Amino acid sequence: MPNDPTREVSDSGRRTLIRTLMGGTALAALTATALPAAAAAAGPRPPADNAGDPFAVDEFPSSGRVREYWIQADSFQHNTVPNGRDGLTGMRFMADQTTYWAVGFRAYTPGWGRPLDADLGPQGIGANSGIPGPVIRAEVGDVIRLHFRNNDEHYKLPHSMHPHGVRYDRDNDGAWRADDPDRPGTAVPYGSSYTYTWTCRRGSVGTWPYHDHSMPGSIPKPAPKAAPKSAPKARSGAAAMPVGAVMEIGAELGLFGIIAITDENTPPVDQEFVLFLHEAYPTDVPSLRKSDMVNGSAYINNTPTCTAKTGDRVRWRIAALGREFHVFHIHGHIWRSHQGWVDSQILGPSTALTVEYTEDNPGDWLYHCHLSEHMMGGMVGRYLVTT
Ligand SMILES: [Cu+2]
Repeated sequence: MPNDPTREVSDSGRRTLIRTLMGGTALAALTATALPAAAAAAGPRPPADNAGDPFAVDEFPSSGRVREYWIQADSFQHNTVPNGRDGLTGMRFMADQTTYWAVGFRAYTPGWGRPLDADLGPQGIGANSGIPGPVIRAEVGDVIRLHFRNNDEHYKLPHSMHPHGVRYDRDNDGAWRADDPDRPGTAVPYGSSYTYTWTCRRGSVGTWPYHDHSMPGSIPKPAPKAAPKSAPKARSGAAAMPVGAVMEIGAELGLFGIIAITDENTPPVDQEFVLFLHEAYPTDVPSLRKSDMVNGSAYINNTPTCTAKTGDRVRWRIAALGREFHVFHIHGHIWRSHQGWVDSQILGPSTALTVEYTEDNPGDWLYHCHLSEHMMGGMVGRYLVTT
């Protein structure tokens, strides 16, 4: 297989640390495999995005680099409205209405030694608080080698990691199926680990979600006062999936994040904001009210407050998962899209946006989903621009 990047990289076997942020900040778990001579001498790169020919195969112009990540699914108690208040309507919430057992992806030092520190810079992994998971960054031509461990101590559900936008084979898909239930990496049990290998082709440039795609599951509900007369039973042959199981329950609990792939044409920026739009339902997560969230939180001063100053080159990377569509809107700003200039853009489950502009409008602004029900549910945040 002349284009097998995994083989090419593993053959070299020499690793060097390419990115260590010192001085108490993140020790990045990114390592690179030294560039093999054969890879360095690879032929000319295909034109970016194969412009003009929709049937052109999207080639993998190997850089010889491996981006290595150590990521763990951790369970933790999480309050989606820590200040107890909706700053738009004045509604107040008790902590027990907005707190649940979440599961989120966190990045660790090699061997899952200790969690990496937050890095909110334009090249950083983000808050690394679990929701969303760390930003997985790579360049076109890179191999992402992702070591995943399931540490869901609370629910002990199987989990997986499934990427969008990058290239993988079925052993690195992370998608569980009842007709192929034992495929590696699709239902990693509590306490176990699995390593995924994904490659970044020309077409991988941009913003993509990743998420748990393991078997459907359910969260135990409080015991009913009286047992129903006829409890629902699993249909014959459906024994692998519990009754009432929710598709991608892990993602609803918080197991998702963003992949950011760049190339030589990706402009550098001063600020990069990474936002994930998602929901949780009391039918699936019994301890939680219906919640419309950004990065695991709801309502302004709970969701991320993004900051920039005039003159900054600003990039937003936004993705969504769940059952609903959203309209992402930033007050006081317009940006270029494939439709022309816009100030609102639609996105739905598994789609993403990359918004870029130069900041020129100082103020205390809002960003939010423009569906009124989602604004009421908390999918809104502040955007502070200073001079
Ligand atoms: Cu919405």
